[in-house]
Amino acid sequence: MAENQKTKSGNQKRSARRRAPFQMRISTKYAPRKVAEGERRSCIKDTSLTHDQLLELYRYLKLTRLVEERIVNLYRQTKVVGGVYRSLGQEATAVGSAYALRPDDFITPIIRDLGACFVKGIRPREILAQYMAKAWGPSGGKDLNVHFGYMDKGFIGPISHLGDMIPVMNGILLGARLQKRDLVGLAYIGDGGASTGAFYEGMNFAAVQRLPLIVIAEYNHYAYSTPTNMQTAIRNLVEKAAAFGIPGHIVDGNDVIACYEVTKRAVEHARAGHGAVLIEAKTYRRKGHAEHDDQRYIPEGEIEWWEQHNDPLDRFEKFLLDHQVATAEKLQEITAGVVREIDEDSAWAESSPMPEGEGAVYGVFDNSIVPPAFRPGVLES
Ligand SMILES: Cc1ncc(C[n+]2csc(CCOP(=O)(O)OP(=O)(O)O)c2C)c(N)n1
Ligand SMILES: [Mg+2]
Repeated sequence: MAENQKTKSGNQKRSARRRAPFQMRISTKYAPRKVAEGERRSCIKDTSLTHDQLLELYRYLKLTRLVEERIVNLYRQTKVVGGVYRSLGQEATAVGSAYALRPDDFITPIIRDLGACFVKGIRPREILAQYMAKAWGPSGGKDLNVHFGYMDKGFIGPISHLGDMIPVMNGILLGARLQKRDLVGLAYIGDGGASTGAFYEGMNFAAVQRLPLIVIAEYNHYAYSTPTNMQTAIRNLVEKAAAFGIPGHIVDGNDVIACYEVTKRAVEHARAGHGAVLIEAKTYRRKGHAEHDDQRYIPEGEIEWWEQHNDPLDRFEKFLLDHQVATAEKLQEITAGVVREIDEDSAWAESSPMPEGEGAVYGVFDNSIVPPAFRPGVLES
């Protein structure tokens, strides 16, 4: 035996057995397909979802779109405090992926994943009260949109710093490992967020520790006004998986069934102890970064193209009708139920009082450890 072979460490031997350097494990099975001229896009047919589950997905998609429309409505009436962030055109990514989780799994969404919050059991009234900074909202008016969390529902609200929720999710998964719970964590990141240092450190740590982390990178073509090709030199975000030695998938982010199926496979991989997975969802942000953004930087006709040819709700409706999962009347009935729920919930949220001023100092830190800090004299006045 040659001297250099004799001195190879156990680690080197293991990695040599595992695979050749730079081999990419990227699946395009669920990637967007080209369609023939004049053909309308639908969704993939190959699915394990039952008819009832497909209709439940439809309800979540509709709920997401219509809750966001209601928030815009309230915003125009100046009832919303702060910005309004839409997921118009990318609802299928959040809904389909979150639907592949168990109730005790964790998610950490970003601003365009409202649909995933609903799948996780968050109610429209909570989101509406939160946007209006009302006392009955989950953060009691302290923060906005999806910036809140429920540990018992497996919902870690994001902070604004892009990328930072990936290391946070790693912490959750390490904790779960110590508790011998076979949880999976699903973190969402934008194309812009996938260029942060926190993203790289978090992904690398999860890969080395073989944590059951799934990251969905949403390629929606823009970060604020910056097109993706102006802030990363790679064509597909999933290529970054090679840097961490983990498998990757490209999925058609506007096909809710494909998003479910690809995440289901990633969940099986992660829960079986095989480690982290990166999924890139190809989608498109049809609204500006937030409602105040007039999208002047978008090339003419681009938004209209996506609206007419690649809307996730239109595509899923076509699928449901073509495959006789539902009639048009059934879909209308589901939509009417969603509208009723939103009407009730927005009346509830609007009827909430605004928070009391002194409430601002409670619940920021754990008050069983850190007492609320008042400036001298505040309580006496
Ligand atoms: C570390 C960090 N840098 C910058 C920002 C400001 N910022 C907030 S959202 C955003 C754009 C995010 O784009 P992307 O990650 O593509 O997500 P998208 O808005 O497209 O869903 C930026 C730059 C931030 N919140 N955190
Ligand atoms: Mg983006």
